[in-house]
Amino acid sequence: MVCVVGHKNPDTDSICSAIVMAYFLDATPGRQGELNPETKYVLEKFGVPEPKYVDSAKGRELVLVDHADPSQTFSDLDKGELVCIIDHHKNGITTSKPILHISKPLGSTATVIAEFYFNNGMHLLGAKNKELTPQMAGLLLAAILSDTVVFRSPTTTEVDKEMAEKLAKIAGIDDIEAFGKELLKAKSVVAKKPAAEMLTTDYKEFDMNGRKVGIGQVEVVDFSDVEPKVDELLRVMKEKQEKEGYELIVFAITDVLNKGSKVLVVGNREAFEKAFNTKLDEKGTTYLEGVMSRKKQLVPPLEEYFKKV
Ligand SMILES: [Mn+2]
Repeated sequence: MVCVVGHKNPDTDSICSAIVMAYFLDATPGRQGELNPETKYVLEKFGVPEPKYVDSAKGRELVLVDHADPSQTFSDLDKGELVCIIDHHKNGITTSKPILHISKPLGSTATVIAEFYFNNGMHLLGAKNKELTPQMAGLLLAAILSDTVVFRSPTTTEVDKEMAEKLAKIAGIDDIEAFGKELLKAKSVVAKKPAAEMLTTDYKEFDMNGRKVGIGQVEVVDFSDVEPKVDELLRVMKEKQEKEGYELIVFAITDVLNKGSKVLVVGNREAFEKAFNTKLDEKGTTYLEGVMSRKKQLVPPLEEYFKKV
């Protein structure tokens, strides 16, 4: 049986894209970690069960969605059989055999899937001839809204908006913006959680030229929820950095309405300052105007920097 699975510390795009692709492939959806509150809210809303937890690639045929980075997936990936990747990130996985790899610079993996569906191209992904049900359309819509922060992130494309409109019609959702606000509200629950949980809820690890870098993010509608926790967050980050051998850990508290991030940095602070041409305060924090996307705005300058040192 083929297993369709998104990245570790799954977000709504990873989970919903896995469920929908599993539906089309007659496969089993999986998850590599606990669901965040937003994703739980979405699955409940559309009455879809949580995918099963999968901790190993061994003996499995795998379709990976929403990631193509070895540090964000099974450590024993080579023990499974990777058949396909559907994604919207840059590729970091090498395979010994050719595989089907679809990656498009769109706002979410769900957008990539929706685009194939509406262009009658699902068979190109090896999928069965099936209709998108209102339930499945709702999951894809939620994933697009989540990844693009309701079209506010600079990763948003026209295709994301176009697909969201089409999906909303099938899902029976009249007001996309209002549905998006529901998601933001469910997501912002994370900001009220203890620092350690907040740090790891939406957290990705990267290998940057041999250096282990972690980047976490929380999206808030109101900074004041998180402000009192900054010191505790920095302490938890420092602990994690030392214990797990990170060169650098960055945590972005993203204000989705004012479009900017307060960034907390531990470890090689000089690397961060040089990469972003900024100064951190004594604590190791700064505000980056206009920065909302980890993939587009936080990862590239750091990778660029570590390439040179
Ligand atoms: Mn995604």
